[in-house]
Amino acid sequence: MAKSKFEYVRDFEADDTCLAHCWVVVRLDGRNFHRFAEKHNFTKPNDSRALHLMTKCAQTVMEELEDIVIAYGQSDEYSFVFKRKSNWFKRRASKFMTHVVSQFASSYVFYWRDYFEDQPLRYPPGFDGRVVVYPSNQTLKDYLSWRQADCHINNLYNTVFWALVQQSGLTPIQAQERLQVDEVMTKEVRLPAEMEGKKMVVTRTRTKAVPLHCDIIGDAFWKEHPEILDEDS
Ligand code: DGT
Ligand code: MG
Ligand code: MG
Ligand code: MG
Ligand code: MG
Repeated sequence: MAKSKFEYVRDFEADDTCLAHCWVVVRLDGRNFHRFAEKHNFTKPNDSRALHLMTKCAQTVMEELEDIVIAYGQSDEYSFVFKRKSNWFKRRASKFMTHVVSQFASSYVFYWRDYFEDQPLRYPPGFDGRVVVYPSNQTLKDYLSWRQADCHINNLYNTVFWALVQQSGLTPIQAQERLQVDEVMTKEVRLPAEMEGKKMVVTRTRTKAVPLHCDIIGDAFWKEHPEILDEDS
Protein backbone atom coordinates (compact mmCIF):
# COMPACT_ATOMS: atom_id res chain seq x y z
CA MET A 1 0.00 0.00 0.00
CA ALA A 2 1.32 3.40 -0.95
CA LYS A 3 2.27 5.78 1.81
CA SER A 4 0.15 8.88 2.00
CA LYS A 5 1.74 12.30 2.20
CA PHE A 6 0.40 12.45 5.74
CA GLU A 7 2.50 9.53 7.00
CA TYR A 8 5.22 11.87 8.20
CA VAL A 9 3.12 12.77 11.27
CA ARG A 10 4.17 9.44 12.77
CA ASP A 11 7.61 10.94 13.24
CA PHE A 12 6.14 13.14 15.94
CA GLU A 13 5.48 10.11 18.15
CA ALA A 14 8.01 9.98 20.96
CA ASP A 15 10.06 6.81 21.52
CA ASP A 16 9.22 5.61 25.00
CA THR A 17 10.91 2.19 24.85
CA CYS A 18 11.94 1.00 28.32
CA LEU A 19 15.66 0.32 28.62
CA ALA A 20 16.51 -3.28 27.72
CA HIS A 21 16.97 -5.90 30.45
CA CYS A 22 15.64 -3.62 33.17
CA TRP A 23 12.72 -4.42 35.43
CA VAL A 24 9.73 -2.34 34.36
CA VAL A 25 7.51 -1.19 37.21
CA VAL A 26 4.08 0.37 36.74
CA ARG A 27 2.66 2.00 39.85
CA LEU A 28 -0.93 3.20 39.89
CA ASP A 29 -2.61 5.26 42.56
CA GLY A 30 -6.23 6.20 43.20
CA ARG A 31 -7.11 9.77 42.24
CA ASN A 32 -8.20 11.77 45.26
CA PHE A 33 -9.01 8.67 47.31
CA HIS A 34 -9.12 10.82 50.39
CA ARG A 35 -12.47 12.02 49.05
CA PHE A 36 -13.42 8.68 47.49
CA ALA A 37 -12.92 6.91 50.83
CA GLU A 38 -15.12 9.45 52.60
CA LYS A 39 -17.90 9.34 50.00
CA HIS A 40 -18.00 5.54 50.19
CA ASN A 41 -17.78 5.26 53.96
CA PHE A 42 -14.44 3.44 54.08
CA THR A 43 -13.61 2.35 57.62
CA LYS A 44 -10.52 3.98 59.14
CA PRO A 45 -7.66 3.43 58.92
CA ASN A 46 -8.16 0.24 56.88
CA ASP A 47 -11.25 -0.81 55.00
CA SER A 48 -10.87 -4.53 54.29
CA ARG A 49 -13.49 -4.39 51.50
CA ALA A 50 -11.47 -1.70 49.71
CA LEU A 51 -8.15 -3.47 50.20
CA HIS A 52 -9.48 -6.83 49.02
CA LEU A 53 -11.08 -5.17 46.00
CA MET A 54 -7.70 -3.61 45.14
CA THR A 55 -6.11 -7.06 45.34
CA LYS A 56 -8.84 -8.60 43.18
CA CYS A 57 -8.16 -5.93 40.55
CA ALA A 58 -4.41 -6.65 40.75
CA GLN A 59 -5.05 -10.36 40.27
CA THR A 60 -7.18 -9.56 37.24
CA VAL A 61 -4.41 -7.38 35.79
CA MET A 62 -1.86 -10.18 36.33
CA GLU A 63 -4.10 -12.73 34.68
CA GLU A 64 -5.16 -10.59 31.71
CA LEU A 65 -1.82 -8.97 30.85
CA GLU A 66 1.51 -10.51 29.88
CA ASP A 67 4.80 -10.91 31.72
CA ILE A 68 3.95 -9.56 35.20
CA VAL A 69 5.97 -11.46 37.82
CA ILE A 70 4.80 -9.80 41.03
CA ALA A 71 2.48 -7.04 42.20
CA TYR A 72 2.59 -5.22 45.50
CA GLY A 73 -0.17 -3.01 46.86
CA GLN A 74 -1.12 -0.88 49.83
CA SER A 75 -3.68 1.83 50.47
CA ASP A 76 -4.94 3.10 47.09
CA GLU A 77 -1.86 2.05 45.12
CA TYR A 78 -0.51 -1.04 43.37
CA SER A 79 2.85 -1.70 41.72
CA PHE A 80 3.26 -4.23 38.92
CA VAL A 81 6.65 -5.64 37.92
CA PHE A 82 7.21 -6.83 34.37
CA LYS A 83 9.96 -9.35 33.83
CA ARG A 84 13.31 -8.01 32.70
CA LYS A 85 13.22 -9.57 29.28
CA SER A 86 9.60 -8.82 28.53
CA ASN A 87 9.13 -7.66 24.96
CA TRP A 88 5.41 -6.99 25.37
CA PHE A 89 4.44 -4.15 23.01
CA LYS A 90 8.15 -3.74 22.25
CA ARG A 91 8.62 -2.49 25.84
CA ARG A 92 6.75 0.76 25.20
CA ALA A 93 6.18 2.49 28.53
CA SER A 94 2.88 4.01 27.46
CA LYS A 95 1.52 0.57 26.53
CA PHE A 96 2.58 -0.99 29.84
CA MET A 97 1.11 1.87 31.83
CA THR A 98 -2.16 2.41 30.02
CA HIS A 99 -3.01 -1.29 29.83
CA VAL A 100 -2.31 -1.80 33.53
CA VAL A 101 -4.25 1.27 34.64
CA SER A 102 -7.26 0.79 32.38
CA GLN A 103 -7.56 -2.92 33.21
CA PHE A 104 -7.30 -2.11 36.90
CA ALA A 105 -9.84 0.72 36.79
CA SER A 106 -12.43 -1.25 34.84
CA SER A 107 -11.95 -4.19 37.23
CA TYR A 108 -12.46 -1.87 40.19
CA VAL A 109 -15.90 -0.93 38.90
CA PHE A 110 -16.68 -4.42 37.59
CA TYR A 111 -15.99 -6.14 40.93
CA TRP A 112 -17.16 -3.31 43.22
CA ARG A 113 -20.42 -5.00 44.22
CA ASP A 114 -18.71 -8.28 45.10
CA TYR A 115 -16.87 -6.47 47.89
CA PHE A 116 -19.05 -3.50 48.85
CA GLU A 117 -22.45 -5.22 48.53
CA ASP A 118 -24.94 -2.65 49.90
CA GLN A 119 -22.60 0.36 49.49
CA PRO A 120 -23.34 1.79 46.03
CA LEU A 121 -20.58 3.14 43.85
CA ARG A 122 -21.40 6.82 43.80
CA TYR A 123 -19.09 8.05 41.04
CA PRO A 124 -16.46 6.60 38.69
CA PRO A 125 -13.05 6.26 40.36
CA GLY A 126 -9.85 7.15 38.50
CA PHE A 127 -6.21 6.07 38.83
CA ASP A 128 -2.97 7.65 37.76
CA GLY A 129 0.00 5.63 36.57
CA ARG A 130 3.73 5.94 36.19
CA VAL A 131 6.53 3.77 34.84
CA VAL A 132 9.95 3.40 36.39
CA VAL A 133 12.70 1.04 35.22
CA TYR A 134 15.11 -0.58 37.66
CA PRO A 135 18.42 -1.89 36.38
CA SER A 136 19.18 -4.63 38.92
CA ASN A 137 17.56 -7.11 41.28
CA GLN A 138 18.78 -5.05 44.20
CA THR A 139 17.21 -1.80 42.99
CA LEU A 140 13.94 -3.62 42.30
CA LYS A 141 13.95 -5.16 45.79
CA ASP A 142 14.78 -1.77 47.26
CA TYR A 143 11.87 -0.25 45.32
CA LEU A 144 9.43 -2.82 46.71
CA SER A 145 10.94 -2.42 50.18
CA TRP A 146 10.42 1.33 49.87
CA ARG A 147 6.72 0.82 49.19
CA GLN A 148 6.30 -1.68 52.02
CA ALA A 149 8.23 0.55 54.41
CA ASP A 150 5.95 3.41 53.33
CA CYS A 151 2.94 1.22 54.11
CA HIS A 152 4.44 0.30 57.45
CA ILE A 153 5.20 3.87 58.41
CA ASN A 154 1.92 5.43 57.24
CA ASN A 155 -0.41 2.67 58.26
CA LEU A 156 0.73 0.34 61.00
CA TYR A 157 2.65 2.95 62.94
CA ASN A 158 -0.13 5.55 62.94
CA THR A 159 -2.80 2.96 63.66
CA VAL A 160 -1.02 1.52 66.66
CA PHE A 161 0.27 4.89 67.80
CA TRP A 162 -3.21 6.41 67.98
CA ALA A 163 -4.71 3.26 69.48
CA LEU A 164 -2.13 3.49 72.29
CA VAL A 165 -2.82 7.18 72.82
CA GLN A 166 -6.60 7.23 72.41
CA GLN A 167 -7.60 3.82 73.71
CA SER A 168 -4.84 2.90 76.17
CA GLY A 169 -4.26 6.40 77.53
CA LEU A 170 -0.50 6.48 76.94
CA THR A 171 1.23 9.79 76.35
CA PRO A 172 2.60 10.26 72.82
CA ILE A 173 6.15 9.73 74.15
CA GLN A 174 5.17 6.53 75.95
CA ALA A 175 3.44 5.31 72.79
CA GLN A 176 6.52 6.14 70.74
CA GLU A 177 8.74 4.22 73.16
CA ARG A 178 6.41 1.24 73.09
CA LEU A 179 6.64 1.19 69.31
CA GLN A 180 10.44 0.97 69.30
CA VAL A 181 9.98 -2.80 68.90
CA ASP A 182 9.15 -1.94 65.29
CA GLU A 183 12.89 -2.47 64.71
CA VAL A 184 12.14 -6.17 64.23
CA MET A 185 10.48 -5.25 60.92
CA THR A 186 13.91 -4.84 59.36
CA LYS A 187 14.95 -8.37 60.32
CA GLU A 188 14.26 -11.53 58.43
CA VAL A 189 10.79 -12.75 59.31
CA ARG A 190 9.05 -16.06 58.75
CA LEU A 191 6.20 -16.40 56.30
CA PRO A 192 2.71 -16.68 57.80
CA ALA A 193 1.89 -20.14 59.13
CA GLU A 194 -0.64 -20.89 56.42
CA MET A 195 2.04 -20.49 53.75
CA GLU A 196 4.59 -22.79 55.39
CA GLY A 197 5.34 -25.98 53.55
CA LYS A 198 3.20 -24.84 50.61
CA LYS A 199 4.76 -24.94 47.19
CA MET A 200 3.80 -22.04 44.98
CA VAL A 201 4.15 -21.74 41.23
CA VAL A 202 4.07 -18.15 40.05
CA THR A 203 6.46 -18.25 37.14
CA ARG A 204 3.90 -18.51 34.33
CA THR A 205 1.94 -15.43 33.35
CA ARG A 206 -1.32 -17.33 32.99
CA THR A 207 -1.11 -19.14 36.32
CA LYS A 208 -3.29 -17.86 39.10
CA ALA A 209 -1.99 -14.81 40.95
CA VAL A 210 -2.09 -15.53 44.66
CA PRO A 211 -2.45 -12.77 47.29
CA LEU A 212 0.14 -12.98 50.07
CA HIS A 213 0.26 -10.72 53.10
CA CYS A 214 3.87 -10.95 54.15
CA ASP A 215 7.14 -9.10 54.66
CA ILE A 216 9.05 -8.32 51.44
CA ILE A 217 11.76 -6.18 53.05
CA GLY A 218 13.56 -9.10 54.69
CA ASP A 219 15.34 -11.80 52.68
CA ALA A 220 13.02 -14.64 53.66
CA PHE A 221 10.40 -13.84 51.02
CA TRP A 222 12.97 -13.59 48.22
CA LYS A 223 14.66 -16.83 49.26
CA GLU A 224 11.28 -18.54 49.31
CA HIS A 225 10.43 -17.27 45.80
CA PRO A 226 13.65 -17.27 43.73
CA GLU A 227 11.59 -17.57 40.56
CA ILE A 228 10.42 -13.95 40.79
CA LEU A 229 13.86 -12.50 40.10
CA ASP A 230 14.99 -15.39 37.91
CA GLU A 231 16.26 -13.87 34.67
CA ASP A 232 15.04 -16.77 32.57
CA SER A 233 11.52 -16.99 33.92
P1 DGT B 1 -3.93 11.71 44.95
O1 DGT B 1 -3.39 10.31 44.98
O2 DGT B 1 -2.85 12.72 44.98
O3 DGT B 1 -4.91 11.93 43.86
O4 DGT B 1 -4.78 11.94 46.33
P2 DGT B 1 -5.23 10.87 47.40
O5 DGT B 1 -6.28 11.52 48.24
O6 DGT B 1 -5.61 9.58 46.75
O7 DGT B 1 -3.92 10.69 48.27
P3 DGT B 1 -2.98 9.44 48.54
O8 DGT B 1 -2.98 8.49 47.38
O9 DGT B 1 -1.66 10.00 48.94
O10 DGT B 1 -3.61 8.78 49.81
C1 DGT B 1 -4.55 7.76 49.79
C2 DGT B 1 -5.84 8.20 50.42
O11 DGT B 1 -6.78 7.14 50.37
C3 DGT B 1 -5.71 8.61 51.87
O12 DGT B 1 -6.35 9.85 52.07
C4 DGT B 1 -6.45 7.56 52.64
C5 DGT B 1 -7.35 6.93 51.62
N1 DGT B 1 -7.45 5.49 51.88
C6 DGT B 1 -6.80 4.49 51.26
N2 DGT B 1 -7.14 3.30 51.80
C7 DGT B 1 -8.03 3.58 52.78
C8 DGT B 1 -8.78 2.77 53.69
O13 DGT B 1 -8.68 1.54 53.72
N3 DGT B 1 -9.61 3.42 54.57
C9 DGT B 1 -9.74 4.78 54.55
N4 DGT B 1 -10.56 5.34 55.42
N5 DGT B 1 -9.07 5.56 53.70
C10 DGT B 1 -8.23 4.97 52.83
MG1 MG C 1 -0.66 11.13 45.81
MG1 MG D 1 -4.22 8.45 45.73
MG1 MG E 1 -1.84 6.65 47.47
MG1 MG F 1 -5.54 -1.10 19.00
